Amino acid sequence: MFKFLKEKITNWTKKISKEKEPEKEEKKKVVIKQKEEKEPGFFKKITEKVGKIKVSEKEFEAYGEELKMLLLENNVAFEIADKIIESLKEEIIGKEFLKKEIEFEIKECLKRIIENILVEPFNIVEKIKEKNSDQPKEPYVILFAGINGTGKTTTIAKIANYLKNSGFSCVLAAADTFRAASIEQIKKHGERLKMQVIAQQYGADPAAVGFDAIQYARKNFVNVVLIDTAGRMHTSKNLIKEIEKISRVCKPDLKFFIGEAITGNDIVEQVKSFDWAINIDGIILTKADVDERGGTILSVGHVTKKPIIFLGTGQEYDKIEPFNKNKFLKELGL
Ligand SMILES: Nc1nc2c(ncn2[C@@H]2O[C@H](COP(=O)(O)OP(=O)(O)OP(=O)(O)O)[C@@H](O)[C@H]2O)c(=O)[nH]1
Ligand SMILES: [Mg+2]
Repeated sequence: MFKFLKEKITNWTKKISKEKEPEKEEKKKVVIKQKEEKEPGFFKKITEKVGKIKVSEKEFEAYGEELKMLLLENNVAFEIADKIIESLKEEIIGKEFLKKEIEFEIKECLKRIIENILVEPFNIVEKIKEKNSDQPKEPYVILFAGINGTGKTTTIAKIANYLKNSGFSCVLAAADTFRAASIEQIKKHGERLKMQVIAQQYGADPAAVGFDAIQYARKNFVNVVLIDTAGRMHTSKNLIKEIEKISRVCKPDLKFFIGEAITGNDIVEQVKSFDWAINIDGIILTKADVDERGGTILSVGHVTKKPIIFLGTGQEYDKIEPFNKNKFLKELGL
């Protein structure tokens, strides 16, 4: 995962530190001077001087442009790439660095900047436990929304399995009543996971299906309701209105936006639309297993200030990982 961005960042920091090495001529001069003046401590003073370097604003312009290009090429949204460059500029221009440490220092700066850009994730198991203890008779309701084919239904099955392994009972709501075979698809997951699926006929009101599932959970003391919804383009006003209605009727405790890690810049517009319509609480990025770039992860949370909670890393039920900022930074080589 994220191989491209890691390679590019590593090469860039190496390059900036290499190009800032003092000229051979300058090194020679130091040796001559040291021979001329035998004063103790003088050589040390000189090496300390050439051992320290500064990056000027002019020099940074070129490096900054290059870094911006490589961020953009790797799916980082324009506004986020700009923010990274500006913050880096503030941190390194005019500051003295020890020559041998500049690569490390720049990496540390980048690490701090990216760490601040990523929103801290919350723990979903803790949230469910909290509600279960505050309102024992009420199920915890989670709504899944996103554009077509991003992996909503598969992610619901993975999360249902994850929650089952954490000791919770779950019911699935087949509230995608639009796409052909969607009800059969979620029923199959229900059979495999040995979980009840609440469904109506195709064309039924999805909000009513969600509501039925919540009623079922209340009657049967089920801990969690997971509501599947039809894929909808963020540009379709009617479909966005419909997801807003499902959310209003079902009053979910948690609303997830499901997007693909491989989407690129377009995901920024998608997540903004869904956030505007239903005020999402968190983001799940699927298909991270086939994402070599990693830039979507940087962009998607920052534009909404909502955290990424899980990464989907494959098609099987166990291929879901709680998102961890440090792990991501390590994968980028930072
Ligand atoms: N490689 C990989 N494939 C995934 C992942 N998550 C889902 N998929 C695949 O993506 C495809 C679409 O998944 P669905 O769960 O049907 O997507 P959806 O968003 O429910 O689709 P619609 O209901 O049609 O909008 C399937 O082939 C899944 O197996 C993932 O994390 N990694
Ligand atoms: Mg689906």
